[in-house]
Amino acid sequence: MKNLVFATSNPNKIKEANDLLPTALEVKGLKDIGCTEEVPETSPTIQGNALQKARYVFENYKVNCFSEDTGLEIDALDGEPGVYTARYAGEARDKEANMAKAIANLEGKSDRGAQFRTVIALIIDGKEYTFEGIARGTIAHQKQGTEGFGYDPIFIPAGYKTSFAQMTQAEKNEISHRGQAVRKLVAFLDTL
Ligand code: ITT
Repeated sequence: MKNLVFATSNPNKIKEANDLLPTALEVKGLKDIGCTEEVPETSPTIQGNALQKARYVFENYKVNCFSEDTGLEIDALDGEPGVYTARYAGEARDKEANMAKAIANLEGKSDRGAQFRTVIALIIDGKEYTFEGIARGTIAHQKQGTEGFGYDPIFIPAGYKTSFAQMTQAEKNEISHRGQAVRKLVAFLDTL
């Protein structure tokens, strides 16, 4: 297995995954295969969305591929924003507005527990596999740090005092939802 398409249009995801994937594996993004349209993401679950993206690319571009979907699940908000993580504060997918909404919705609540959940869906020759990674933590009262992307400045992983946005990429990868899911993917690819 030398070629695999990472079915994502998010360059941050490619950057993080590339640090963990074997260099022998040539990972291409959607742009590299000429896929510039928006890939549908309409499932009510994170796993469903991951599979939907991978199936779309496998069926339309006839390439072995993997995709991932990630959601932030906040305990006191019954798992919100979950599948709506990217669009929590609206279609503009604005990370500042998203973080502000999460903080505002937690105002006055003592339970700030949350988790990031990533599901990677892999399709090889039509066979489907999924790999999950979960990072537990808490939602900060205000943004901290400038590294990473998305909700990183307000997510403090369990056992740490700093947010994901105050860590290097390597430190985040070591404990993150995506790091865990990608390591499971790599272990599986090793067995092929
Ligand atoms: P795809 O092309 O792969 O779908 P996307 O950016 O649309 O890329 P998602 O649908 O998975 O990704 O949206 C996930 C949301 O969660 C989005 O708002 C991200 O900024 C955020 N997110 C994902 N991974 C994150 C991480 O490691 N740290 C912080 N925020 C993250």
